Amino acid sequence: MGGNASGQQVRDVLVVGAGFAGLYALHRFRQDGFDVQGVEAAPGVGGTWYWNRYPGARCDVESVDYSYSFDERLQQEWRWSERYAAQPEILAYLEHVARRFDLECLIRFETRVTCARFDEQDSMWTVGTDTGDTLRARYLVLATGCLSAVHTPDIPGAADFAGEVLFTANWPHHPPSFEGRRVGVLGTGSSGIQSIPILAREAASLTVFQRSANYSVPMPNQVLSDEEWERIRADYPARRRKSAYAPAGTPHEPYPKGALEIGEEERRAALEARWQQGGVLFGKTFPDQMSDLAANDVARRFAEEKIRRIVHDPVTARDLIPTDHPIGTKRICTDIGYYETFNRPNVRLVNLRREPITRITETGIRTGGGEYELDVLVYATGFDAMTGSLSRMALSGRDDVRIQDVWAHGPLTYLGLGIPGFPNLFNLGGPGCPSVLANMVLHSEQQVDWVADLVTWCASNGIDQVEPRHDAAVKWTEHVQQVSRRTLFPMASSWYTGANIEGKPRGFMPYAGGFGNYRTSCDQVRSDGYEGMVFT
Ligand code: N01
Repeated sequence: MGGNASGQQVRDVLVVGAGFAGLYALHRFRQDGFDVQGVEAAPGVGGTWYWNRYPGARCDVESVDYSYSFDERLQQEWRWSERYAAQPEILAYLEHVARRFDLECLIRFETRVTCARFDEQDSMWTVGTDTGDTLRARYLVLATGCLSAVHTPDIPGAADFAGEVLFTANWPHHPPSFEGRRVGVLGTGSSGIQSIPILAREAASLTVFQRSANYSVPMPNQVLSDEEWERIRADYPARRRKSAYAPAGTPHEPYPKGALEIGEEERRAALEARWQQGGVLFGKTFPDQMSDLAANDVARRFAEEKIRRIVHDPVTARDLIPTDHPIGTKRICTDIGYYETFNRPNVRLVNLRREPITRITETGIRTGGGEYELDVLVYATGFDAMTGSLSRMALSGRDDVRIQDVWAHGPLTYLGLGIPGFPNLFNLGGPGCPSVLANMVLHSEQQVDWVADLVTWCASNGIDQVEPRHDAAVKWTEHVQQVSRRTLFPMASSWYTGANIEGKPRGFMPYAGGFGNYRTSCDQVRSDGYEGMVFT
């Protein structure tokens, strides 16, 4: 740790965010001998798993994959209780990691970064926070999460509602009781779809306000027996090796043949097997499913049949079937009993395409079709994804250039990690990398390792500033766009494309070329002496 003329502490590295990526970054930089400081808005570690405590919150990636691989002893000693971990267990895991590696002492909690400015003269970032503190560091690592900037729609009359208002993305620590209450849920993405079955069991009545239907596949969750756990533990090294260069950072593989290369019977068997395997994996049953509309249609029709078979009322079933996107082009939701919930007598679905909301009133929601009286209104309305956590802070680089200006027409990055004009800054899990299309935990480790290697290299070579060349960032960003055009992803208006936020530039933001290919590109840049980066 150093100091400057004003007595301010100057760190080597400042890490913003204490979720999966931030915690590993703190560990890795300290291990490499850097003086590292963490800053976190929440009172505890966990990132998205700290805030998203809504009933039913659960990860759609298997717990054995959605966990750190960097330390074999950690991997062997932590015992996951379920195949798909629920939020409390994931949070407990992250708290365990923070304690085990003594990371909490490095973090300033309840401190939100409000601005960050690069000072060219001394090659330092000056960071302001909502506690009034100013921090200085040579390197700024943003581990602020791609789904952390909460989106609350601006609906007329919202402030008039006299009942209780809840947000899935900022759920109270003491869970409210819904017994005997009339509950409304606005939004049917993953958060809404996971919480709706549980709210329906407790509430007197549940009204689901759906603007766009989403595809959801049941999660075949199960308690992991000791026998199963021993098998997983023994297989961990092989599982991790397979995941490291796999398209989604997990060991699962699609069916060996394309959907259109096989007959109807074989297709249905493959789809049924994948449906039973459950969750987001269904979106990748066949290798051509996300690139060929006809192949996608095969899987889409299969999923729609399932919905019709589960939901008794044909009008409700029809309303629950998406009409505006190929399956998987919006993230497939993973549920436990979602469609079955609509067979309950206390649950009704309001199709906002047929009867749009006109306003929120003191007593509920008014639509073109009527008045819905509510005691509780739950917003499950998503996030300003991928860029929101950066654009909501006053972030300025060389010559005071603002991130909002550099990204005015969409995010420009090199490998997703570097932004031209923003020296010594690295953004983890944001636009331009596989991000949410991959297992975020292994992805975070891969990115942190790459950045830590680069910072170590700079330190040992007397480098003050490192940033991507503008042309390298343009080339990478064009590559990201080109790859997405080979897929069906751009056909959906989703948070992947910025379409859920008014005025946000449109474009498919994650790198859809696969985690393995992304890792290979990063490895290649490193072995080519950090080709594409400028050093001063
Ligand atoms: O958010 P979303 P989410 N009036 O953006 C609706 C991850 N995640 O928090 O589609 C009415 O998907 C909006 O409608 P529309 C996962 O990656 C993972 O649910 O814009 N409705 C939509 O239905 C996921 O994809 C897990 O027409 C309005 C909903 O709100 C991502 O987070 C669990 C509206 C928002 O859905 C985001 O999921 C949870 C308005 N004015 C989340 N504005 C797991 O691991 C918005 N909506 C399982």
